[in-house]
Amino acid sequence: MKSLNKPMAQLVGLATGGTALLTAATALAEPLGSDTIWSLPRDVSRDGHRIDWLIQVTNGFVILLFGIMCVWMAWAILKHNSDHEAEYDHGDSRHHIAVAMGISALIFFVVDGNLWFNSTIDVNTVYWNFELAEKSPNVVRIEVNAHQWAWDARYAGPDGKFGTKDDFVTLNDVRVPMGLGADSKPNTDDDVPVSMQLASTDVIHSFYLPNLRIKQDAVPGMINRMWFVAAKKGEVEIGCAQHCGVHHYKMKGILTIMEPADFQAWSQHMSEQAQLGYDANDAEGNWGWKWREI
Ligand SMILES: [Cu+2]
Repeated sequence: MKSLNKPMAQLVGLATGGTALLTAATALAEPLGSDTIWSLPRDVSRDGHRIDWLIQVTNGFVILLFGIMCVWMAWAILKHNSDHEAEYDHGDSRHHIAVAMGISALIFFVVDGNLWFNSTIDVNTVYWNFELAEKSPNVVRIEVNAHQWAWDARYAGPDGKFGTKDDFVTLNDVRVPMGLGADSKPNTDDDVPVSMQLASTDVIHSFYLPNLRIKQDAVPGMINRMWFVAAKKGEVEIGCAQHCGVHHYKMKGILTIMEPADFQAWSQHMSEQAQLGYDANDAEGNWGWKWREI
C-alpha cells in the first residue's frame, strides 16, 4: 500500500482529530430543558441572557482562533514540504518576540477584556446589586439551609418574619412566583424578585440553578445571598455545584416557577399546615435566622 507523504499524513491527522472532537461534543447528554443539543439549558430567568451573551461571544472568539490556527497550520504543512529548505532559529529575535507578545496581548485584551468588562457591569448592575431585590415591594424571601445531602428552604409566611410560628419549610422543593411584570420590561416596580439567603450546617455546598444562570455557595458560619427574577413557568433542576461528600449526587431539587396567584395559594396553605404542627421547643426544626439586612 502506498504510504501518504508527510504533509498529507499531517493533514489527515488534523482532520481525524477534528472529527473526534466534533463527535465527542455532539455525544453529550442533553441538558434538562435545553432547546437543542448545542444550547445551554433553557434560560427561564429575566437576566440570564447576560451570561449567555458572554458565553456565546467567547465561544465565537474561540472558534475564530481555532479556525485561524487550523488554516495557519495547514498553510505551514503545505509550504514547508520537501522542496523547502529547513530554517532553524530560537524565536528570540526582537521581531519574533514583538509578534508573539502582540498576538498574545491582542487575544488577552479582546477576549478576556470583553469578559472582564461586561461581567463587571453585570455583577454591579444586577447579580450583586442586592438592593434592587430588597427594595422591591414584591420581593419573595427564602432562606436555604444546605446539609449533607439536601436543601431545606424556609419561607417567612404571612407575617414576613423568619423564625416565627407561621414559617414553613420544604425539602428539595423550592417554589417561586413567575416574576415578570405585565410590561415584561426589567427593573420595573411590578417585577417580583426572589431574594435568597444561604447557609450550611456541615460542609460547603453550592446552590445551583442552571436554568436561571446563577449559583451561590452555602458555607458553614456564613450567610450568602443571591437573587433572580423568574421569567417562565415550569419546573427546573436545582443542583449542588460543590462536591460535598459521597452522596453529593443526591442533592438534586426542583425549582417550580408558578403563576403568582398559585404561589400565593400554595404559600398560604403551607403556612397553615406548618402552624398546626409548630413546636416552639424543636430547636433543630426552628433553624431559621433573622433576615440579614443589606
Ligand atoms: Cu452539596
